[in-house]
Amino acid sequence: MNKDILNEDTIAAIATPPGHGGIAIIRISGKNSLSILKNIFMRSNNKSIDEIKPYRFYRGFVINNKDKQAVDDVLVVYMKSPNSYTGQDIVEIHSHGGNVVPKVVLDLCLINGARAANPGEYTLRAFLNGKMDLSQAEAVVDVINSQTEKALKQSQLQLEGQLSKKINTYKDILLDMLAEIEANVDFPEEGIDPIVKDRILGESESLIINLKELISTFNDGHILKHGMTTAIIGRPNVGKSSLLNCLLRKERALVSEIPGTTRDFIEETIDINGIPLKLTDTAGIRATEKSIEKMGIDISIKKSQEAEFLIIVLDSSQNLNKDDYEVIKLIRNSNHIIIFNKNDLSMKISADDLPSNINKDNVLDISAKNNTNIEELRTKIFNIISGDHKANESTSVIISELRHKNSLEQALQSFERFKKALNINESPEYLAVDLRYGLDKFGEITGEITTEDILSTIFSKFCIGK
Ligand SMILES: Nc1nc2c(ncn2[C@@H]2O[C@H](COP(=O)(O)OP(=O)(O)O)[C@@H](O)[C@H]2O)c(=O)[nH]1
Ligand SMILES: [Mg+2]
Repeated sequence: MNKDILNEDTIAAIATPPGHGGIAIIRISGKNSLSILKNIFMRSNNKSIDEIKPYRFYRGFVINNKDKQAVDDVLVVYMKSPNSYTGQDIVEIHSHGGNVVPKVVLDLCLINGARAANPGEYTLRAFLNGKMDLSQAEAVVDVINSQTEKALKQSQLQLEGQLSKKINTYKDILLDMLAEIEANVDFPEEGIDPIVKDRILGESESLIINLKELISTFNDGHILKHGMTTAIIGRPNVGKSSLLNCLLRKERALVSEIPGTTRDFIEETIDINGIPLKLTDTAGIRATEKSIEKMGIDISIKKSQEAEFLIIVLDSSQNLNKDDYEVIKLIRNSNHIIIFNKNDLSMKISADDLPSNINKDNVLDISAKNNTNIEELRTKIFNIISGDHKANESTSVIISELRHKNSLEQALQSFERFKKALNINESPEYLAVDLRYGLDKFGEITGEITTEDILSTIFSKFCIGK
């Protein structure tokens, strides 16, 4: 991988989201940043542009160099290499927002020699120039995309470098072990000193325990980042759409007394004590001959099978019928809660009416119409989905990236192989292979070992301008 080629061009992009907004920021990075600015910017008091100092805001006008007309009244700031986000010279132009001004300013940057930046290219440069390691760069996109404050905190820990720190500690231990083993490579017939062997065995054991613990945080991390897919299911008219609206605290789904109103599905994310729940309101499930309704029901069943959590809604003012039992059958092994809705009417059913295999602790009666017991519902959902994971303090490092999990698992396997081989006194040369492999796997997480393919997969997930 040729870092210089990736760093060569001066790039420019609008770093703020499109659409109407107070201001927009156009960001230029690379060795020509300042000269491009000089071509298109005139200070408001006619002072010389050559006196621009880094890290200070200057007011002036972006000038179209063709017709010399002012495009916009702007503030600009110059950040000098290497003390910038990318490690290169950066210029930011703060213009008015909207659909036109930022584009015209960007066009002028491009006409004057910049190239349009690719998604994540600024952060890629920050990584290539040693401003952050790969796991930190990956966290940048998580910070931007986080759906709850708790998820944000986790991403910030990774951005600060907490995961890298942990990995680097493991690397140091590994390097020590490797040095001990390699010291014996030239004297294989003597074997490793028994005291040293015991110490290395102990170290590899605790490394294995630590890695297992870190790998086990992946599920929590994954849910925190991507949310838990949740389907609200039940027969028609039990109040599924009303419940979605209650949880969202807004009128999102159509509620009607006509059964079969929800035909498509509706997806919204809510925050349950920091865990994003991706709710899907589905069409009511019942035996029907109507083909359009059937299509909706098929989607409901599919959604319920894909969901990591199920909210089953029953109408407690009516006796359970065969459609309800069909819905309850969809529970299988998934995490779930059963809602007895319409508790404002006289209740005709109790938990005892549910099939015996259903956990009666996961039942709650509410009124979606009157907003009764909705806070209790949130708490109960949280307790069910967080289960025994509640121990995970928000200050401890967890992993959420499949790429990291895969590398850690491969490292773990290599240490387990190493431990076995050491126990049966394999040759030092042989032992060193597994340790080096583990070291490489750690290097993949922090980015010392990487390829252009890996980088492009990671950075293509970014937005343009970051
Ligand atoms: N009395 C009462 N009616 C409700 C309650 N929740 C929903 N409804 C009514 O039940 C009907 C069906 O509601 P809807 O949310 O569309 O049900 P869905 O078909 O399951 O999505 C509507 O007339 C709602 O006003 C409730 O808690 N109590
Ligand atoms: Mg509905």
